[in-house]
Amino acid sequence: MRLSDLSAPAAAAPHDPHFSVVTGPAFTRQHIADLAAGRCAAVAVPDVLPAADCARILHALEAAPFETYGRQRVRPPVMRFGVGVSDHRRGGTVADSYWPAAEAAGRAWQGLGLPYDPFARCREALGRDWPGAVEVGRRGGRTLAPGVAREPNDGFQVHFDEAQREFRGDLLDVPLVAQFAFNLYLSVPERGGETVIWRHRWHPSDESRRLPDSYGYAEDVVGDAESVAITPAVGEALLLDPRNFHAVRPSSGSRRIALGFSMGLGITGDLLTWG
Ligand SMILES: O=C(O)CCC(=O)C(=O)O
Ligand SMILES: [Fe+2]
Repeated sequence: MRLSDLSAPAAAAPHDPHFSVVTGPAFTRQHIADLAAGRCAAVAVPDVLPAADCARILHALEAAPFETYGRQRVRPPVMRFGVGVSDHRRGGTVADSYWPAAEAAGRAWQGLGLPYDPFARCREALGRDWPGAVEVGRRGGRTLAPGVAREPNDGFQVHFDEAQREFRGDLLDVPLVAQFAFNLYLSVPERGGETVIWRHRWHPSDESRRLPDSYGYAEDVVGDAESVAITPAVGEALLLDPRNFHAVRPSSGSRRIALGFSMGLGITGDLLTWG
């Protein structure tokens, strides 16, 4: 028996009732409003795409030329197909290079020859009960990219995503009052690959824990904040508030491939997405 076993059991750390993963058969306006308001940690909806559709998209993606996110900023490397605005952020704004990259990505997705637009299917699922529109956001009148397929087999470092901090002014033509990250898992690993979300939002002192030149932070940046871990399942969609620090654990076995995009709640009441 170890000495620690002799002491009284530690009191369970107090749990915030507003920090749980909510699961339901479909996205409801209540789920999305609760997530925006900080009344849950994430919303998980199984079978947003049937397994046959996931297999079909995966099969098409097998031949697709995946690229890596900027290798300096994103280590370990993450593969992606499609364009993300994070790779075109220069001095708090969207570099001109984003637009031709977004057009090329649109053509590349069309070139897969799928009978439907997978990102449109995802937006449809999000919009089934939402009173406003769910559409791809615009900047300066130009429509952004709808999303990416991402493959973080070696994980994502602990990080947060928040357009309001990453960009000067408004990223989209419509100002945002809340932000979400959407992922729909097409292929999941046998081991690892959990998405972990901590009840911790960025604090200026966190910058001392930032990994050099990286998007990520040392794991202890979250201190003793409570966390939830979600093991992805094929066809399942996970919506989270990416202002909460989050990470993806390294995985092994099959590839971990998800359709992903950012989404904001605009002051108009519409949900606006971007890649
Ligand atoms: O792949 C995931 O589960 C989460 C990835 C992520 O960091 C995000 O969607 O912001
Ligand atoms: Fe993220």
